[in-house]
Amino acid sequence: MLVCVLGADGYLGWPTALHLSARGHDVVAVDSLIRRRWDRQLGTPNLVPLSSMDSRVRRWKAESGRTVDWVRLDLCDNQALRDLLDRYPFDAVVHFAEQRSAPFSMISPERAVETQVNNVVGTLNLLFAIRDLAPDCHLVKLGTMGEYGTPNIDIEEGWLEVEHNGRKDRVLYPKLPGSLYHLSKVHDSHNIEFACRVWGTRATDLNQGVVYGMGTEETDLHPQLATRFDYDHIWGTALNRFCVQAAIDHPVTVYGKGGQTRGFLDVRDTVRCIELSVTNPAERGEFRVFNQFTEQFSIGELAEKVAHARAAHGLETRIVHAPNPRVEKDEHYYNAKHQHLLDLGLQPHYLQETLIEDVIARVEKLRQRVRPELLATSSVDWRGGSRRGVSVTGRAARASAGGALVGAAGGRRTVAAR
Ligand code: NAD
Ligand code: USQ
Repeated sequence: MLVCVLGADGYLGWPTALHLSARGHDVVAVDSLIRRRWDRQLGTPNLVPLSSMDSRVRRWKAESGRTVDWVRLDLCDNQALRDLLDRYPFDAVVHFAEQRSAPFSMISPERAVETQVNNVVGTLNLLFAIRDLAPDCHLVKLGTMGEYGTPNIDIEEGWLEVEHNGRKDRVLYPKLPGSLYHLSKVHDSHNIEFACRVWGTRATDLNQGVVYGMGTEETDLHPQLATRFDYDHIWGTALNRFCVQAAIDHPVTVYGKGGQTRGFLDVRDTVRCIELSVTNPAERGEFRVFNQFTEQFSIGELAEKVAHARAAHGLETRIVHAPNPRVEKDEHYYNAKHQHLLDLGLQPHYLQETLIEDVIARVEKLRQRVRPELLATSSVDWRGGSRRGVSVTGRAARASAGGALVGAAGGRRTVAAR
């Protein structure tokens, strides 16, 4: 198949591009490189040294003999996107290309607007381009489990059968997202469902859980093929962050009681889920929703797993319960269905202590690159935005990048003081 991967410079987009290429699909890798700019603005350098996209695709050709076309393009540039879809007769477009950090979206009005404009406008442009130029092309869109929030009933896969006043219907599952980023994904889902219903678009919305892990078979082939690995308080996600904290003997920062429960999956399963979605397309007019995760854990359980993995090597791990900067339930019911991808043949990599040990071992080799101040509890508070030092806009961010964050109370002191 000819597959476009949007957001191909990212943590998940790059391994997906390689995974699809390795399995014989022709891949066009697209990205605006905005994420590299956001990292410079916020002073959140990546743990892993990242090659340029040009070097990555050259290295992939050398390792595999396969070509990945690389195109720099912003989805918010409508004409450039339309030119792309005009040029390549894609069978599928996999859309990862969004601002994906919840804390980033809660820093300030500017960052909230930037998030929602980037995500909603980019996806709308794509929906129109598919309608006009590639109506048979299958859109595989990355949504998030966080669209549902934590309702007190079971979470279905996108749709809910309801009976009301004696009548029955199938409605979109109610959404209670926990940040303005997660809300942007809800807007996307509604726009995609509209396109399917009104224009006959074929789409799969993948409501993905939190991803962990440092790489895949393909990204592990050569250091120049490595994907990003975020550990800071803006982009770092729970288990990845906990492994870095443990690796450098920083306390593991559980927010609140730690009963927040989420769906999780290994990055090796993300790429497989995308492959399964691409090779088993939705029907014309179908808005198909898969919940893309393999196991659910509470944040407290994850912290304990990290501590347990280290204890096996005689190492102690300190877990702290910091006041939660987010507004979210930290004790709640959670039971989310995730059957559709298993039915298509997904064979999950369940979370093993060996994976945690492997990530910690890899991080230890990179420990010189870890900036401990970025491991402290997030300075972005849901109730009032950025409390200290995280820049509200690009320009201000450039002026303060590094300095302000370095100045923020870090490490053990932060946790103890708050
Ligand atoms: P990432 O930040 O590493 O990658 C996103 C990429 O998209 C970046 O390279 C960025 O430059 C690019 N991008 C953003 N806006 C763009 C635009 N307008 N035009 C072109 N490129 C643009 O993020 P990730 O962790 O790889 O996440 C990828 C997708 O998966 C996101 O949509 C995210 O919401 C979703 N997701 C991620 C996780 C996770 O745990 N990482 C979990 C669930 C869902
Ligand atoms: N958390 C801590 N300590 C930390 C960091 C996070 O306790 O140091 C808690 C948060 O309060 C939250 C949970 O861990 O309850 C998950 O937070 P996270 O930062 O790992 O994940 P989240 O903000 O939800 O976002 C990430 C990705 C996002 C994706 C989402 C999937 O950044 O792109 O959409 O995971 S999901 O959570 O299923 O919505």
